[in-house]
Amino acid sequence: MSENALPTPPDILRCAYAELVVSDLAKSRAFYADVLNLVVTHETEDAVYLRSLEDFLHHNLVIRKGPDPALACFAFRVRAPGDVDRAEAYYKALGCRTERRKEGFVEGIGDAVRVTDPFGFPYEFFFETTHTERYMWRYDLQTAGALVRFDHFNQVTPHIKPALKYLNDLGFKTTEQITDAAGTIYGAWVHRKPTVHDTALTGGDGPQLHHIAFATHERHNILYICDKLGALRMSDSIERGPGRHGVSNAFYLYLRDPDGHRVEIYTQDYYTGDPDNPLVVWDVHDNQRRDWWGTPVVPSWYTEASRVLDLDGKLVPLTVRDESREIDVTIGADGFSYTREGEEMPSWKLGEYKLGHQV
Ligand code: XXG
Ligand code: FE2
Repeated sequence: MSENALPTPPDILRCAYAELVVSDLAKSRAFYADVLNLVVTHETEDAVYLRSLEDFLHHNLVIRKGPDPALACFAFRVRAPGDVDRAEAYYKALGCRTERRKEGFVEGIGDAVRVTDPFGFPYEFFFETTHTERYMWRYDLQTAGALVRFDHFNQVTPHIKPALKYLNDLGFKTTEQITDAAGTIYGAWVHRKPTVHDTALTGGDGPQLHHIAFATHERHNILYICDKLGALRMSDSIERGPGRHGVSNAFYLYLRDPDGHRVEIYTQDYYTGDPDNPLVVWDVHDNQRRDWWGTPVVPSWYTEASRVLDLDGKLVPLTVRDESREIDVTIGADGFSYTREGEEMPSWKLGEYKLGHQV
């Protein structure tokens, strides 16, 4: 190890679970277990542990009752037990606060380290977990809206460039980015498992949780979830979509849970596992970058997010983004967005964008 060099980072396999603090456990349980049909692995008086139908990990989501609805942790699974030691040494070398618990922080997870990372996000690294039954073949339990895998996290930070360098150093590879001609980065997607991402950075006041995402097998599963929410008179929990992303090419839907935590339902992005997987760069003015059909992004999607907690369970203070904000450069009244490069957006379409910007 040369002077100033960091120790070897942990070998991260994938994003594994998120722990969310919720204000009303019964309401949140109803949303995740009864409406979205996640499987309940375990529950206590103050927490419910849920998983997607194909996973064998103990859980992909912990909802815990608490005073401040917020993200308590983004947890990553590492390749081997020794990678938990590597993670601890790595974050210590970065000067971050770390906490190691051989018995784990939550049910179903063994030896783990939690850290507050250099950008204020609560990360956990673990290998040991209690295996559960995969419900892959349990078609008797699956519904038309089956959430089959945990797909990704999305983090809001004002400092995308240095945060992206930190994630790349940690071993994440960038698949896609949204930038402008001046070099400002508005969004970046990075992976360990061979999909478009395990986590992504969204430019804004942070640190905040933008969303967590579960995957379905196909597009029709997402449409069924929309129909079901309509039938339950819960259409107000649909925030954005359904639609087709430009970035990632996935089909998507964004929901807000009873506390406003954002959950994406996502399907059919692409394979990214080759070492020379090409980086995709989108112009922030490309009107199809976030929705391939050009549907305007609702302002709340850019402006609202959930706070995150430190290792003591206290809210991490927010830092305001001082670089230009995507909501202002693309749906502010600038007229610079385009559908075909070199051509202006039709005036009727631009009107829709101005109307959408009521913040
Ligand atoms: O998972 C995602 C997202 O980060 O949620 C958003 C993939 C693509 C997009 S975007 O809105 O940029 O198309
Ligand atoms: Fe996403």
